[in-house]
Amino acid sequence: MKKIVSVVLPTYNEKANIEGTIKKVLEQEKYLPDYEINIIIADDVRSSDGIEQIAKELVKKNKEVHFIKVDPGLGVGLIKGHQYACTHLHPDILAQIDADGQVEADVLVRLVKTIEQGYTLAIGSRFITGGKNKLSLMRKLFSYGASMFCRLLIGPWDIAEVTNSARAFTPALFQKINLERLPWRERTFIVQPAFLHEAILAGAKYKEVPLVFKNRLEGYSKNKVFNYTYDVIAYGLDVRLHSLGLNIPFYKLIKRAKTLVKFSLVGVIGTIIDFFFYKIFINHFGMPPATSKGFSTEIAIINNFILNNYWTFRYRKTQTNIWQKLGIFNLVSLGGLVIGVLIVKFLHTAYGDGFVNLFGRPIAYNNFYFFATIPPVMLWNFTVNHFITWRHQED
Ligand SMILES: Nc1nc2c(ncn2[C@@H]2O[C@H](COP(=O)(O)OP(=O)(O)OP(=O)(O)O)[C@@H](O)[C@H]2O)c(=O)[nH]1
Ligand SMILES: [Mg+2]
Repeated sequence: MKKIVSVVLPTYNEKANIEGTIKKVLEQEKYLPDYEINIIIADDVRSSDGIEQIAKELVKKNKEVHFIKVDPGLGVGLIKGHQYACTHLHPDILAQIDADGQVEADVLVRLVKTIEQGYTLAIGSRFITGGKNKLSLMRKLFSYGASMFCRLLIGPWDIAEVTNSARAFTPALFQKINLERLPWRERTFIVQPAFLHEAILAGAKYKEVPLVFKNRLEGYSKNKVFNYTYDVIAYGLDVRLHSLGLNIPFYKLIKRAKTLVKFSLVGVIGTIIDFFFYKIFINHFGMPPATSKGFSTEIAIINNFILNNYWTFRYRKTQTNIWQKLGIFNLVSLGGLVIGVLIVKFLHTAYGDGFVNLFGRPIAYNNFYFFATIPPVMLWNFTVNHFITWRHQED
């Protein structure tokens, strides 16, 4: 009797690629005479391009092909796909590759043969001898940079390819992975480097095999670069803190604080704009510091409203329309402006004009007055905007 290798193909709007990918995956059976290949298409519930009809036709035609609908997120597709395989197909090897035709399916043969040699985890790699990254130069640099970034932050350093899905492992290793800790329900691709980290903690014996990767055939990328980078940094710091013996749930905390982090970033951009105009009004228009602060802050308010509305709080459903929100935001910021002006006024009255020598350069007092306003004004702005301006209303 033949052994079974189950291959999970996570899909999200991959109508144009799914048929071709399945054909290429099933073709690999001829190079694996001891194996029967089973495929699980793990399709995201958000897919709306008609992939479901095509997939169901393929299921009717091939008894080796299975189709499941899964909650949003790449990690959910992969983990639910493997869980389905373990329960219904009892495979000897679990494997996974992208469904968009970017990965040459012959990697499956090398992955399976590596597990046969006694490894419990085989990793498809563009960055080892024999591996090829046939992307355009920019994408090539980006994928290499992303892998290096993840290796540095999360590790392990001895695996060159940590961000690609093409992998195979034993069901025994899969059962040992701590799914409580693995952030597989996130909607970013964090599951890829995080899975390796958890697999190694679970005792994986691993080896990389060459992988050829090219531009996707059809469709579009589902990778959200900002959110993915955010998750990698948060997860990487969590891993580092744990390795130092600090058992704080840093990743979970920083994920909850995402809105605050975005708001603070907008605040930093606004502060640069604010400071830029503050100095222009003082140095080129001869205005006193408090008046300059008033004008520069007004300019920053408009900038921050646009960024917060279309980025920080863009998922919030509010009962107010954009103009009402702009009005409330202005009032809140005006509160912040009053706090800022009062702080500058107080400090100016208390310490007057002057200079301090910092690193051999004279720095005007008014610079310090400006920066002293940031923490209290930020606290005020975030609290009131979070609870009032962009208050989320459930349906
Ligand atoms: N079920 C599910 N599958 C997903 C999700 N996001 C991506 N995928 C699938 O995972 C695979 C990799 O996603 P891609 O969008 O190709 O990501 P990428 O390879 O980094 O980007 P490109 O190089 O532009 O293709 C593809 O088969 C996608 O259809 C998701 O949220 N849910
Ligand atoms: Mg792709």
